[in-house]
Amino acid sequence: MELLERTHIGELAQHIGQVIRIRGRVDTIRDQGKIIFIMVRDRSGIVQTVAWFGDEEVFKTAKTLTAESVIDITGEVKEAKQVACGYEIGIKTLNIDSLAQTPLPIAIEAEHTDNVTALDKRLDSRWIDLRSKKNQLMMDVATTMGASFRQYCVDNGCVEINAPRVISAASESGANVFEVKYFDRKAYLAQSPQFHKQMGIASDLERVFNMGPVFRAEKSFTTRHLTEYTSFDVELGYIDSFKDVCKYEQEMIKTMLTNVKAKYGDKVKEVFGIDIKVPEGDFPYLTVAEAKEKLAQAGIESKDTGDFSPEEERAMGEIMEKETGCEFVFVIDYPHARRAFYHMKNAENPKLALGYDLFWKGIEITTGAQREHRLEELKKNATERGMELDGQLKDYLEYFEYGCPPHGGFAIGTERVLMKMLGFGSILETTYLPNTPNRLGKLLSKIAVEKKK
Ligand code: AMO
Repeated sequence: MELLERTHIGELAQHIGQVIRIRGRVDTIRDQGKIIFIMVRDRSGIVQTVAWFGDEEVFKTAKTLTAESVIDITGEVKEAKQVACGYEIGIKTLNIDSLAQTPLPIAIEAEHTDNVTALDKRLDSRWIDLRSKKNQLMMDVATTMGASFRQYCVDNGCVEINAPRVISAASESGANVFEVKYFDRKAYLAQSPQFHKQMGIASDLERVFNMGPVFRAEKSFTTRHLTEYTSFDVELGYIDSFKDVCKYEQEMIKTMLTNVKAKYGDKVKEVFGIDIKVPEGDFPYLTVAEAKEKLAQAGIESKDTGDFSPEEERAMGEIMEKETGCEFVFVIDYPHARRAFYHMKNAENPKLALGYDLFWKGIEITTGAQREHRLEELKKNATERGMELDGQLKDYLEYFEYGCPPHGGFAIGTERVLMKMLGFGSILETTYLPNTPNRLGKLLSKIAVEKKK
């Protein structure tokens, strides 16, 4: 018999009265003796299917089914007002593509998201965890987010680059870099495509973007840190000020939110209970000094004049949203000494950097800056930090030796953006398969135990 083409469950309305084929997963089974109801789901929806004892072959197979098994069904579609999904399929043939073992290691729709043990357990069985309605939608939203960022850059004159991930020199602070063996010498996993996106400017690509994994060897056990995350990086040539970079990013984010809202706004509201807000007008600016003053007025103590603790970030987000109505804020005028050496200094006050952090709902989602493109100044900045000019930096400094346009750029931590957009409590939940100091796919302690056995 010739196989029918697969019909997606979401398209059943167009097939009433027809015999069709669906392929998907057993959601739940209700065995009522002479009749078995099998709810089947695929990416597009869920439908009730029915096996009847009169059809011996189908009925026998149906009796062996377990929840989460993968099946292939043909049958006739009927309207069925009595069931929530609105349709029912009377099964004519039933094939099991893959039988699921029981019990499952986790419950698929787990509620205990803020319980660390529960989260660890879920992540250990991530491929099952991702089957939940929430996570399926999260993956859809992530896809639209990435596609929107990309498309915005393509529409605004950027060229896509794929900066190398294994590199010979660390671009951010030297401390949190993973070393790897590269034949008989040392290499590093890129903490950022920073140097190579700037190379794009020296290569006359004028505007570049890069989306890909970056690595941070940081033992941070927080809800916002990963050891590997996906960075969306942009670098823009011929800017006049770092505020040109801020404007670019602001519009890129608004476009992304507009697209996500148009495509998934209703579903996000239904599944996450969140209204995706597209900000109107410009995001406000706030200097570090102003921010510290506001925090002091709110009674929040600060131990550091050049950066913010997570508690300060949260409070600053709340204060600014109350004052301006905007969930986003560009924080500027950081002390240069606390920023990367490649940030340009403010000519009027060289203690300050010409850069920013963008905060959304109380968390940093971006760092950006105008870069120092003047070779001598750049060398001075590096020397001030005790960096050796003819060591690891040599290749980078060469980009500025043969003419390099003024430029600036930024990097967005995409998992953090997704976390804030959908209201997740931890970045681990918005990462496909998170790597952290104690997790490489699975919890490291678990891997060690299994090895010992
Ligand atoms: P920075 O180091 O601030 O800047 O990183 C940019 C953004 O990346 C995200 N981020 C992280 N996300 C998850 N886990 C981590 N461990 C982590 N560390 C950072 C944050 C952060 O704002 N080269 C510069 C950017 C530039 O100037 O263009 C850089 O990498 O959202």
